[in-house]
Amino acid sequence: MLVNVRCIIATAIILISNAAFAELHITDATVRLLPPSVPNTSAYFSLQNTGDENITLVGAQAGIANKAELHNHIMHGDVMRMEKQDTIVVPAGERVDFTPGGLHMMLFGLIKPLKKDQIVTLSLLTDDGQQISFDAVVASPNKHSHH
Ligand SMILES: [Cu+2]
Repeated sequence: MLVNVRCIIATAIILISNAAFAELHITDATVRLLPPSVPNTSAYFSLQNTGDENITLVGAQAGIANKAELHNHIMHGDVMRMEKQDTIVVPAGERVDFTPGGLHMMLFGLIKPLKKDQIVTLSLLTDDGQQISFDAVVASPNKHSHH
């Protein structure tokens, strides 16, 4: 009987930790299709934090690339440059868009050339040790341009 109670408690803890994953809704995830000679590319998506606590992203992972980083485009005088972001906060109840010219997931060193409409798995890492994985579709830049 004691064993059963412990088992129920363990299950409850797993359910609670799974619920935390659901607080970040990721939609419209795309990876930019570039000519096969280009070793790096970037991914874009929308993040909606449906929970009541801020979510702090501290990194990224992608099996399709040697290295993935969170980047932003920052103006330096008249020059737009990409910079690695150590943290990106998605405030409670708010939405953060990763879009061309703004925040993006940078993918360095593609392991294989990407194909149009290929589905790839990307992951975001949070400061509390979660890895949030999601699917993204490979698309040419024009197809998913924003209005
Ligand atoms: Cu970048």
